[in-house]
Amino acid sequence: MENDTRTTDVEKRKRVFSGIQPTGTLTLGNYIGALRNFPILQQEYDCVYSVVDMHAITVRQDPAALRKACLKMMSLYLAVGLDPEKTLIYFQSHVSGHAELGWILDCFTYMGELNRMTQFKDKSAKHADNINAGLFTYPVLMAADILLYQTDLVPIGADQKQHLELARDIAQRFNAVYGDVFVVPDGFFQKVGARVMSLQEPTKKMSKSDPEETYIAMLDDKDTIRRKIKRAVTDSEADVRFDPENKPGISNLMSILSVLSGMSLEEITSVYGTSGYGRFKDAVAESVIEALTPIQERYNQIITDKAYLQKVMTEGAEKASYISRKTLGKVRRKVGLAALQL
Ligand code: ATP
Ligand code: LTN
Repeated sequence: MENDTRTTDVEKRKRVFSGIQPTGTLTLGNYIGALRNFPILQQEYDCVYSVVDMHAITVRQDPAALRKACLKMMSLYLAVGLDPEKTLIYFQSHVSGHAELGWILDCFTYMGELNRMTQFKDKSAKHADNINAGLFTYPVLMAADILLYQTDLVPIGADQKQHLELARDIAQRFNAVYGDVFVVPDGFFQKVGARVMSLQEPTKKMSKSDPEETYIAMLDDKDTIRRKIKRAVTDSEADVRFDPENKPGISNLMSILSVLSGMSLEEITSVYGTSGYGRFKDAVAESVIEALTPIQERYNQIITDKAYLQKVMTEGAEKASYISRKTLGKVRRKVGLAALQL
């Protein structure tokens, strides 16, 4: 394959790329929609997972808190079972190719396309005092992240579908002019749980930038998890049945239980259908606790091992830079930027 930039030992495996912003605490939505799939995919694919710190600064961040959040994010990657021997883990800002390719792709993206992005509209409303150009071109940097690594598959939550479509459009547009430079990526979505909803407003996605009681954080303790699920908004009926339109709260909790326990939605209805919301909510809470406790235990060990984190970070940056340089070199040649002969 002419445009393959992969190293020989993993030549035949398809590449997976995804990124998570190191902002706030990760939620159960991040876990179910994206992170949970990351270690599953590492068995079969050549995976690259980034802590997308440059995306995070589209919103004003406290510098010390951001540095800490990046290490926490990487520790969570490791705690869910990512193995740095098999999988590349690195910080986006350590590979300058993201910003470089981002700029080049800016020149292949239309204002009209970016104007249609719903995340931009939502974030502009939330941060009306700081609607910066980075927030506007955020999806182009995301496209650069993905295309830089010649990615085949991108595991993401449903809220990122529009951004992935844009990345595909940009890749196809570029390829139409210059030949097959980029692999055109596909999204990888959960069948159930691609959009975990807020516990308090179950018609909105669960988001870490909303108030505490609306989400479960991956690092919440057992009692907090039980309390938040007990207080989750449901409805005035009593039957546990999947009907997202009329019963968004119950349907959301059913999806969570289904993904985490492996039970189908039908099985959940047959077991909890008429037993009352209390018993059903207890089962949801226990499934969340069972999923998160081992991750939390590993996380608490990893986060204290600064030397190990440093090693993973440095090696990841080196490997990622190597892969990205190949794509970037080709892109530069294609668009006519002169090579520097040293
Ligand atoms: P914010 O909540 O501040 O808008 P975010 O959580 O959407 O941020 P990221 O941390 O970068 O942003 O998201 C990481 C991954 O988690 C993405 O793949 C995203 O699609 C997924 N994700 C986020 N929220 C949910 C959710 N409620 N349900 C399912 N997947 C989600
Ligand atoms: N835009 C995503 C985070 C993100 C990402 C990526 C996801 C940045 N770059 C590349 C997948 C692939 C978000 O807001 N959740």
